[in-house]
Amino acid sequence: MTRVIHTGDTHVGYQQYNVPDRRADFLDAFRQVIADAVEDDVDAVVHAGDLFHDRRPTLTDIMGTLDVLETLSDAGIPFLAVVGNHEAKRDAQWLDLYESLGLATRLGGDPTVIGDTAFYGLDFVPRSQRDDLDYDFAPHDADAAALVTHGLFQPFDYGDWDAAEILTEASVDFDAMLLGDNHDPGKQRVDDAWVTYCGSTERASASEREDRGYNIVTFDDEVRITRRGLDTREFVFVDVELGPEEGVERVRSRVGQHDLEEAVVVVSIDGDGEPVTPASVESFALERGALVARVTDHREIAVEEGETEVSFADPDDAVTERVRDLGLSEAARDIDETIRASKVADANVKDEVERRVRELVDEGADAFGTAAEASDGETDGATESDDPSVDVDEAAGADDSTAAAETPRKSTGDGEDGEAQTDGQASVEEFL
Ligand SMILES: [Mn+2]
Repeated sequence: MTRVIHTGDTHVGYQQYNVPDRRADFLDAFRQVIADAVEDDVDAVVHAGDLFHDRRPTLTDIMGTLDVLETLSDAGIPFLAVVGNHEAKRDAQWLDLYESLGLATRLGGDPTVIGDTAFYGLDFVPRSQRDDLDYDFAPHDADAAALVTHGLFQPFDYGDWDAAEILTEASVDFDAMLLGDNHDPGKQRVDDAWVTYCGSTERASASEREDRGYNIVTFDDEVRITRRGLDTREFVFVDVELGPEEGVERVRSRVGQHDLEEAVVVVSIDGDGEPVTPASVESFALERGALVARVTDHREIAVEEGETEVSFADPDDAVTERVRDLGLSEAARDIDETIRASKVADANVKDEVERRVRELVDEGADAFGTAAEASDGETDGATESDDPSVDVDEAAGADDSTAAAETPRKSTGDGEDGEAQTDGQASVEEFL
């Protein structure tokens, strides 16, 4: 029997809402998972990608993660992992650094056998390169086998990569696919295998309302998957449907019914009623001890835009989507990220862009092909870039949450645009 913790989408380094406490929360969640692993004495911790939120984590993030991995290593528990879309770099990966220190194993096409189970890994692969995959894995003589990978898989919602196809085509018979990328946990039976997402360990978006946790997977005569919750930052979700005569007082009264101490308060206003200034509700929540408060008035969006396709509650997403639609080359997306990402202080953007362009020129012409050229050419590249799911998994360079630092802050202060503000202090340290 082999019993492992299956976790992923840790997103260490995500300074959500531009609040340092939130950055600490993501590392804390990882620390909790590892503490549980040690306490439980599991056979391994399997990480399905997106350990880091960004492919340029800060030294603090790298060292914090190192410290957690050392705890696990001291307990003699292996850490087996793959690379997710958020953290993927072109050549060497952060995971390789930890592997070189003896703190992690980067899973791949050769089996890593723990107890009587063989673990294999497949890093996140962009859509345009998936047709080239042959799912060829080296044989094993263990009792069971699992594939750890990162992406949005069918039969789960939003899947653009078919788990059934991998299970059929793979040269190894997998008993389970342990997945990351979709932050919603879930498990489904596909042919004779279990296919499961562990979910994120902190809420990386206000849409992640359910409690966070991870999977415990036992390989025995059969595969058993159970879940365990994590004690994460309190989020208070308040959905207010205003009647015709109602306004800010009603919203405040609803918000005031909750214990807001140290919580992230997410207020959503719908219905009719009078105009509500989000800032007035946000200050009300902050006065009652909230760590962060964000108000989205859906009535306002509907009136102003006449459509809700672009949510101004999350301008970063809107920017990411537009940038993707442009079908830019990898080089252009990279430079776009440099200009808009919160990592680079305004004063340093010019030098940083110059440095990146120099690097790209040194790397050769490949990086300058358009997204359409980069896709395999057999199919219409435009179809690819029109797919709404692409930005979810291929936006490593135009990261959904950190990329839009220079997005103008909406005067209404609604939604999550607070995180779009540049954290100038930190970024100067990071790049000098
Ligand atoms: Mn993720």
